[in-house]
Amino acid sequence: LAQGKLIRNYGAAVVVMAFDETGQADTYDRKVEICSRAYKILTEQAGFPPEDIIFDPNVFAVATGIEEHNNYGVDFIEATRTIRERMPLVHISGGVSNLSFSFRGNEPVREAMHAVFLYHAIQAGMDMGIVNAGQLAIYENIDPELREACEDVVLNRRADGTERLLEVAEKYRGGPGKEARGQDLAWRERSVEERLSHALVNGITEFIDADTEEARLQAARPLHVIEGPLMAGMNVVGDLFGSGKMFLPQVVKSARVMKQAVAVLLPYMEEEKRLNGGDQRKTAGKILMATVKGDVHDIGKNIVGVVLACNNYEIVDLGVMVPATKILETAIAEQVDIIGLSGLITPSLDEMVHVAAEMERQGFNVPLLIGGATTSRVHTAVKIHPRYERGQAVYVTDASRAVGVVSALLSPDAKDGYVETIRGEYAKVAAAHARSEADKKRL
Ligand code: B12
Repeated sequence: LAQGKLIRNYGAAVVVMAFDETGQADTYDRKVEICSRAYKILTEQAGFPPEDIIFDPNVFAVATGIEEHNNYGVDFIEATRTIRERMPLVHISGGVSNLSFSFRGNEPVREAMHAVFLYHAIQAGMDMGIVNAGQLAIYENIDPELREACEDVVLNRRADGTERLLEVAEKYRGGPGKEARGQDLAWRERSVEERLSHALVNGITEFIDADTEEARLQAARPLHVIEGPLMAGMNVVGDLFGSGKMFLPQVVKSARVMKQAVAVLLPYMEEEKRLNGGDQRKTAGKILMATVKGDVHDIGKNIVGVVLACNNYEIVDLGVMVPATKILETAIAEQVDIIGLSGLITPSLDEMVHVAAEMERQGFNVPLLIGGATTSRVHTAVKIHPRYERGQAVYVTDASRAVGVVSALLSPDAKDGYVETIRGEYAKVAAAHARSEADKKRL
């Protein structure tokens, strides 16, 4: 309690390992009991907000040959589930490599065990962990035989799980880990689309320039490479990440690969613009682009910026995590013709509504483009559009559509008709949405 109070005085969060006077918690019951007790002391006596408490319910080695150890993985996962159910605001962490101590020296098996364990523990509520980020295998990519054997052990599904994993592990003994392995080049034999997807999922930059170039030569336009195979690859990354089979450090690597591929295409997109006589014409309009406050995703915004720039629009790019005040101050100072907001996480949706309402309040009337994976036509129609009636908010699904939308909005002849169509469409979307909400209430 004294330590808790001291930590609280410094305003820090606290990591609590599941220990008590009798030692380290190894079973489900002990883990839950100790964490519940610590929670009570910290929140009721030391004044801790629950979200500043991180429990480490102890990851222990499994498949050690000692029968009492076989359920350690399950004990951790189930204790995590219960702790998060009873104390939903706390965080759960653990030192993952402990799990596989009995396979020291067999890196492929250790990596597979860690990926399998994380996959299940994250679903149960684990949201932090001590891991070697460079050595995480992707759950989906683990050899199915090895994955099943690891899962049997981690989830303690069969009595002979350890023996079976030992047998399978023999095949991998002496094999290098992922970092050293790296050089299994069988994937290089596949189609260019599959190679791009493989490079994105595995964060491999080595061949990305050549593969992107090959895809560009096959495509009618460089943009089609982005919207086709590269987007398809990023969607695979998104699905794996969303289902807990890929982790943040790996997605950061994927983002790097994506950026490098886009950089390869950029000169060709500029060349396309030059051939279309883009350089001679004066700029078709000035567009401010920003990812909204709280959101760091910028790949999509950057692509839209590039595509619009290649179509002769001048882009003022404010980057990521941009607060509404900065967006609106810059829009005024730069006299932009359109503001484009990007957002990929759920909180960005509210932030976009906030920007729209501020635009209305401050008397803006320039069009407002809304884009990014979590945005939608329904959200724009129902939540954003009604907050900005002085101007027009328009949801745009992808970069290629952005050009058509922008040109319609900036054309003196087409604009009124286009805005009228959008308003009609949004009214219908909003009415349909209201009906389905009313139906839900009746149910
Ligand atoms: C790459 C990525 C990351 C990278 C971002 C790197 C970077 N520099 O951008 C990193 C690893 C940093 C990351 C972090 C996080 N991410 Co992330 N990430 C992704 C991922 C896998 C791909 C996004 C992407 O770049 N797609 C490719 C681009 C080209 O697509 P796009 O952005 O949709 O853009 C196209 C269109 O939407 C449109 N467009 C986009 N913007 C605009 C703007 C305008 C004006 C217009 C006209 C058009 C337009 O044009 C583009 C081209 O056609 C997605 C999954 C997915 N499938 O989207 C998750 C995803 C977006 N991330 C997610 C999450 C949860 C996070 C984190 C919170 C994770 C965490 N626990 O910390 C953090 C967020 C931190 C923060 N505060 O923002 C969730 C969001 C879920 C939600 N609804 O909230 C997703 C959906 C994954 C998932 N399924 O769970 N992430």
